[in-house]
This record gives sequence, structure tokens and C-alpha cells, in this order.
Amino acid sequence: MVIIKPDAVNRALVGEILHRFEGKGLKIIGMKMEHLTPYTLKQHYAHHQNKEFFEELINYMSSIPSILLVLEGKEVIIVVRKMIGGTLGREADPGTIRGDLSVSNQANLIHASSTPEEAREEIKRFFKEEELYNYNKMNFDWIYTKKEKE
Ligand code: 3AN
Repeated sequence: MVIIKPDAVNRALVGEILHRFEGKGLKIIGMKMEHLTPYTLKQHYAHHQNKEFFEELINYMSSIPSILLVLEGKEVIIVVRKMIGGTLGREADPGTIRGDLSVSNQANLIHASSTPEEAREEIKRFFKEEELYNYNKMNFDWIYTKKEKE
């Protein structure tokens, strides 16, 4: 589960970020624009509720719409976390989305689930079942071996 956050939308980086995921060979199985509410965001960031940046985080994330994505692929969570880079944009590795395109620890463009449990919980929070698509992605034959596709 990925959120392309309000700063990425404001900075016209949605296409660039999608381009990286598509280029990598990941499959988009859900995608929509949504103006996230403080109510939903407080659930999403509940583990940060005692941090001094919590209120600012909720305000920033609810300022304008975000793009919500569900991506599929082999070891997709590890792959996406590597692609986004560390939380602090200034220190994130060059070549990662945050490392190349951000300098902040709050406005760091993107959220991605970090465990399968978190992904399951977040997909349920942000997507209805009928908003997820099961389809045959033609070029998977050119991206994975038969064994990798199992
Ligand atoms: P990540 O998004 O890399 O998994 P988390 O879960 O620690 O990082 O933080 C969630 C979000 O909270 C970050 N993406 C960022 O927007 C914000 N955040 C994290 N640390 C700070 C901080 N020190 N000051 C302001 N915002 C922060």
C-alpha cells in the first residue's frame, strides 16, 4: 500500500513516482485520488500520536488530495521500501525517490507499508474490495522467470 502524499501532488511529482514503479515492473492493482480526512489519518498514524510532529503531520496529510496505490510483485514490500529510501529526505540514498526528490523528514513525498501485516491493514483502511483489480499483466513474462512468478 503506497500513498503519494500531498507534497508530491503539489510538486507535480505523481507521474515521476508512478513512472519509477511501472518501470521497475510492479503491477498496479489499485489506484485512486482521495482527500484523506484527519479521522482516517489519525488511525493510519496512530503509532505517532504522542510525537511532537503529530498535529503538523495530520494537517499536511489532510491539506490536499493524495494518490493511493496498491502494488503487486514478488517481495513487493521490500522492493518498494528500498525504492522510496529512508524517512529523512536529506539523508536518503541517491537513486531512491526520497533521496532524489526530497529534503525533509515530513514532506518526504510517499508512504509505503513496511510489513505484510501493515499492508493488509492499510489496504483494508483505504480500499474497498471492488476497487482492487485482478488482471493479467502481459509483460510479467518479460519481468520474472517462471519460478519467480509462482
Ligand atoms: P516512514 O514513512 O519512512 O515509514 P515513519 O513511519 O517513521 O516513516 O513516519 C511516518 C511519517 O511521519 C513520515 N513519512 C513523515 O511524513 C512523518 N515524520 C516522521 N518523522 C518525522 C519528524 N521527525 N518530523 C516530522 N515529520 C516526521
